[in-house]
Amino acid sequence: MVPVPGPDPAALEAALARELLLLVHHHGDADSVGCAIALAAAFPGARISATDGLSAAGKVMAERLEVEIEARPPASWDGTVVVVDTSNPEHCAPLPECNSVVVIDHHQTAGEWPAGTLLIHEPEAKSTAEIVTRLIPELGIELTPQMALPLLAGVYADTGHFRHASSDSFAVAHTLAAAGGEPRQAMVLLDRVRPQQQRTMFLKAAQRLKFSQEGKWLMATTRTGSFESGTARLMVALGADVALAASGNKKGQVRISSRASSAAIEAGLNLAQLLEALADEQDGSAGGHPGAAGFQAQGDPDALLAMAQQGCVAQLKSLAEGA
Ligand SMILES: [Mn+2]
Repeated sequence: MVPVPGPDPAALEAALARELLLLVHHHGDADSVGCAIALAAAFPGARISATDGLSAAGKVMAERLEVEIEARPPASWDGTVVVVDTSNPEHCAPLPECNSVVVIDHHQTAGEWPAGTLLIHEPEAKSTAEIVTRLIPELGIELTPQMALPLLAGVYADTGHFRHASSDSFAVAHTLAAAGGEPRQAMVLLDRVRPQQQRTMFLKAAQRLKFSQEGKWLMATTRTGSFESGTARLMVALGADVALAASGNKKGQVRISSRASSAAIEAGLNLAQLLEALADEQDGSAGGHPGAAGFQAQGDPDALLAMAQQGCVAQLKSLAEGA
């Protein structure tokens, strides 16, 4: 594993010897919350505070590990404020008034932190958990299972379950597993069960799903009450190359969400372009990316869905011809 870069070790140790307030970024995610929980275990007595809520993953992790995270930081702090997984002070504002600040982060560019901030910034790291995993033993503190588990969950989350991992992510994961962070438990820590109402919507949308084969491509459409983008994403997970999910409400507002398989994107399918053209034609609005785009307009959901579908079929045919 690579050594942790950054501030003078003596200055860092002195800062961390003071009373610690650990801050996670706005809408704190699994990496941020996992690092804060691990550091609170490494430095008993440290407090953890959110700055503007927690993400669903962050909330679930804190609940399952029975760790208390305060909703708001105090206005000022006498010890040291340790900010984790935050590139810019705006992302954890309001930063308490404090003359000792440590920032541990892996985002691309570090923002303007108060003068004297001890910055541990490693943009090559795929998660802040990787930096914290190397930092704790460097400070002479033994990694315990209580620290290793939330850190491993942070590595899982920020590497997209190792899809974007570097070789160092694996080295760190090995260290964490050896320290008692059980891989399966880390996965469980990240598992979220969607609310039943949402799952019911998805299942109803699946009942209404229609599909066709267009050359070598599979195209699926459905109507739903809401959660259009999740529905479209799940249709691609089921096997569709192109998925369209439409909803309409009593006011005549129609929303269509679309997703495409990586093979279709690779072949040149562009859903954003397609839905933007439909929006021009139908006086609506659209936007997104080649593989994931959305559309809104006034009208009849079935009619608009049929038009979007025709557009997709035409594009898929032209891809086939081009190939
Ligand atoms: Mn992160």
